[in-house]
This record gives sequence, C-alpha cells and structure tokens, in this order.
Amino acid sequence: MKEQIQKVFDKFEVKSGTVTDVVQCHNGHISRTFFVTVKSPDSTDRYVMQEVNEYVFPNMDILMQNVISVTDFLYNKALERGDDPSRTTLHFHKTKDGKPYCRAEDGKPWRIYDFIDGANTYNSCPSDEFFTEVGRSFGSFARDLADFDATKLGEVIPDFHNTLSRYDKFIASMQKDAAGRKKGVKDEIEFVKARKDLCAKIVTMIGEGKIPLRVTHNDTKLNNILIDDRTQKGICIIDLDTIMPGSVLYDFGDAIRFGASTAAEDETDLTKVTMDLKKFSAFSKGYVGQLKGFICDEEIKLLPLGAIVITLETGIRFLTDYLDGDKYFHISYENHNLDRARNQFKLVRDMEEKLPEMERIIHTYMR
Ligand code: GN1
Ligand code: MG
Repeated sequence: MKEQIQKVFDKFEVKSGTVTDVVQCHNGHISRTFFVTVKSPDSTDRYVMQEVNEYVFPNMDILMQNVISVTDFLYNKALERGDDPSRTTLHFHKTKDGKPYCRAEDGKPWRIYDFIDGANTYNSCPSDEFFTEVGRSFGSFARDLADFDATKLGEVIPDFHNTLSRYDKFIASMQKDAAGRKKGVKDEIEFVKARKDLCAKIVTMIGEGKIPLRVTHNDTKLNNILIDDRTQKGICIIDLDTIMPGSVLYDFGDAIRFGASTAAEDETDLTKVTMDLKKFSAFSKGYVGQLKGFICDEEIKLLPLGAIVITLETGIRFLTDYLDGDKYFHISYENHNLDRARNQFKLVRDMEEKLPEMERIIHTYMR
C-alpha cells in the first residue's frame, strides 16, 4: 500500500518526502481514506489521502469544484470570526499540474488534504453533553452556509435525499431482483411499502414551498465531525462531498439517526437498537439553539419527522443495495446491507412510537 500511496502523493504539489506510515480509516461506507505520514529532511507531516468512489460520485470535476468552493468559503468565515482556519476547515492540495485530484495508475481518482492534529472522530457519544456540542457544531455549520451561493453548487448526486425517489428506486430494484434475494426479505419489503406516504411527506412539503431548500451537509453522521482532544469542542465538519441544496430536516434527522441510536448502525441484536430520548434532547438543545431565528419555526417543528424519514430512507437505501447485489455501500460480510436495513427499520419503529415525546422536547427548545 505504501508504494501505491507514495506514487499518488508524488503527483501533488506538497512538500516532497517519503511516505513512512499509512493507516486506513474504516469509518466511511463509500470512499477509501488513509492517514499518511510523510518524512522529509526537516519535518514530519501528516495528510489524509482519499481514493474517491466513482460509482457513487461519477463526476469528479463537479464534486471537487463543490468541495473547494465550500472550503474556500468556510476558510474566509473562520478568518472573519478570528478562528484558526487550519483547524476549522479542510485544506485540500492541488496536483503539480494544478488540479484538485489526480488519477492513480489504475485510473482511480485521489485527493489529499492536511491532517488536523489533536482532534478525533467518534462513532458513539461518550456523554449527553458531548452530543449537545455536536448539535451546536452542526447547527453553526448550517448557519455558516446560510449565505453561501447555492448556484455555485453542482448536483453531485441527483435526488440524494428525495425519499420518494428512493422509494421508487427500491421498487424498481425489487422488481428486477438482480441478485435473487427478494424472496428472503418479504417482511422488510412490506415494512417499506406500508410507509410510502411517509416517504413522500418532506418531499411534498418542499415541492409545495412549505419548507425551504437550504445549502445543507446531507451526511451529518457523528463521525463526520472532528472533536478537539483538549477542549472537547467540535472544530471541523468533514466529508463535504454531499453539500447541496437540501433540507435541515434531513441534516438534523441524520445526526439523530446515527448519534442517538443506542447501538451501532449494523448491530444485529435488534433489542439493543432504540432511539435514546435523552440523546435526542441533548442534540436538539445544541442544534436548535444555534438555528432558532435563522430557520423558520415550521422547520423546527418538523425536525422530529426529519429523524424518522431519514432513518427510513437510509434503511431503504441499504435494502435496495442488498437487492441490487451490494454495489453501492462497502460491506464486510455477505448480509451486511440486510443487517443494516433491519437495524434502521427497528429504529424507525421505535421513533414512530416516540414521536409525540420528540415533538414535546423540540417544543421546549423553541421558546
Ligand atoms: C454513507 O460515506 P459515509 O459512510 O459517511 C452515505 C450516506 C449514508 C451513510 C450511512 C455519499 O456515508 O448517505 O447516510 O453512508 N454517503 C453517500 O451510514 O451515499
Ligand atoms: Mg463519512
């Protein structure tokens, strides 16, 4: 691996040196990410190198244009408020011929950015206060992007959080049954079909202009935020590939889906999978606290619905990929996508029961 990484590294306009250490990060389900240490005669530097998944992101030029225009924008925001942009914004390097990514010998696209020291990502929350801080960070990120010009953004994945179109794609995959797996997932198929109306709810409200489109992150998993080791504050939002016009309902919801679950996304003992209302409340406190006055009351009221719909959508996407033969998400074993789908559907059931309580909690933070 080191040799391959070195060859890719040498294509970039960075301080030259020898790759001495490569550690793969196994958080993401899409691209391959590596933490890379490079030694030169007078320093040791660390970078993050990523091989981007072109099945998911077929237009690398648009993808990187989006990422660079967002990071440039956030860099200036950080400067304006007196933050250190090298710790609060990702800094991507160009190739020696001035491009934001290069191609390795096998044709796969790679990019590189500076590693931010003294900070880490988390896959579960050590405390409720921690999750309030995560909510605050994602909320302030949404505020930062409020005046970003959406016309500068290409649509990297069309209909990314259009839950109804996700439903239609699922029906099409089910009918095609490419991997011959349909017969084994009858209950799951019924579960989804019974919720077609739920899939349409947010999309319809957006279409009717009842809730606005905003520039959103669209992948607000807990592990997409860097937390400073010393201060335990969220310092930098990462994984900017899906920044597009969207709804805050989905960003709020996705953070809850992942961070307020009492189990990992692929836990197979479903008795362990519930939505923790204390975690829900903790995140809402931070998120709504930042966005009150910035977004409409109507959007705030609908945040709990966002949590249910995005959890359903994510489960549908896992199940669709299972039916398609595991083409989209990385898997570690044969039924991984099915286990993930079942896990998400269990979470949907639990959230459906807890909806009145979620709404009550949100209400207390609106005042
Ligand atoms: C993918 O790459 P990662 O793991 O942050 C996916 C998200 C899903 C998530 C489910 C581009 O995110 O949409 O919610 O898996 N990203 C893309 O864990 O499809
Ligand atoms: Mg990620």
